[in-house]
Amino acid sequence: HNLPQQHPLRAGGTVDAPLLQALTARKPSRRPVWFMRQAGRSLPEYRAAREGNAMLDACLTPDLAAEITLQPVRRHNVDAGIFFSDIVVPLRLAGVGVEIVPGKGPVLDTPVRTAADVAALPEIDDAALEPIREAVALTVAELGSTPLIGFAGAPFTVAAYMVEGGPSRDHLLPRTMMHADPDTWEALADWAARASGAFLRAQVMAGASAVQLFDSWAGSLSVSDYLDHVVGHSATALSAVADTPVPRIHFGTGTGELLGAMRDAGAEAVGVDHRIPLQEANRRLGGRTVVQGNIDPALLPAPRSVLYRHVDEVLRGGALAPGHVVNLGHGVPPHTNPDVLTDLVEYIHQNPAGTTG
Ligand code: 1CP
Repeated sequence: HNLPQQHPLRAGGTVDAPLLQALTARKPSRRPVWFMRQAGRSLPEYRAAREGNAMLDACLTPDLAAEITLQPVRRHNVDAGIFFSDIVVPLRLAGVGVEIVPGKGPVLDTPVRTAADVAALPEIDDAALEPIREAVALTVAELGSTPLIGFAGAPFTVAAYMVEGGPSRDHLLPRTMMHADPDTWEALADWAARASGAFLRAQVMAGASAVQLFDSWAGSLSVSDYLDHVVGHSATALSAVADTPVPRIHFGTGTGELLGAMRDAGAEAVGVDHRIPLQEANRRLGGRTVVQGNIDPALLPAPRSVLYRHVDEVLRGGALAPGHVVNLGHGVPPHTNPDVLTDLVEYIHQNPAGTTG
């Protein structure tokens, strides 16, 4: 397989980590757990590190991105780091005017709405990915036998920000475009797929042991729109690392109807949000696909007995699949008490349902 000589997976450093065991449907020594958005505002050390640094500048400063990636691993004893970056970083690296506005999210200088707008999008120069490779290399050197998960945004979710020009609730403009101007949609989604693919590949070649493609907003699509206008582009993004042994997780929210198509796009594991139980997700996937999820983030502030009863249910459901990586159904809410997450990791690691899974 095409990986650099010093890659931790190739060198065997992370190959038997619980995360890699679960993602490749081997019996893990313990049920692996990590949290989407485990780095971020819930951690005081994150807020200190970010002090005075704009989000995208922090992402492109290798020692800072590495430090922020490592913070939740040190604090919570999670089974993976998730690379500190953002789904719009490849846009910035290509030269697209984009900023992450505090309290809001990604905002473009100029929305991308016409054929001419799409034709004018610059391609990413491989050299622009250097700060990403450097940050990943620094991170994996510190992580040792703990795997780093690289990630990218799926083309629909990235294109939704590009067409809307910023966050939106229903993603009406990109959903209109795929019908009203399908050629422009195809060209835009292909651009986003190649940008996300290049971003994934840079992280893998620099040492990431697994990747996750985030299609956070795919749940706003009808099944037919997903199949006709979207999933092929997600497959393009995932194919960027298909020649490597690095397992691919494909995640979305509100995607209970899309799980099989998301797997068939070229993923070894499918991420599931809190809306359907894992036994149902496993049934829909034909019992042959590794699942990730799906603790409801809403239960994190609930009394421990309530939270842990729900977690037991998640562990039992996950045990039915060929492999299970424990995660939340979506990201850590910003006001989460970090001690709840630390204790939750310990609970999952010690839970008999977790160790026999
Ligand atoms: O000021 C801040 O602290 C910025 C908040 C923040 C952070 C910490 C943003 C802005 N992005 C990130 C990091 C980030 N983004 C990570 C790495 C950290 C980790 O997981 O521990 C990842 C994986 C992402 C991916 C991302 N960005 C997604 C997909 C994941 C998801 O939550 O669904 C999406 C949709 C984005 C866009 C984005 N970036 C930031 C925000 C607030 C948003 C969402 C805006 C919206 O609601 O549309």
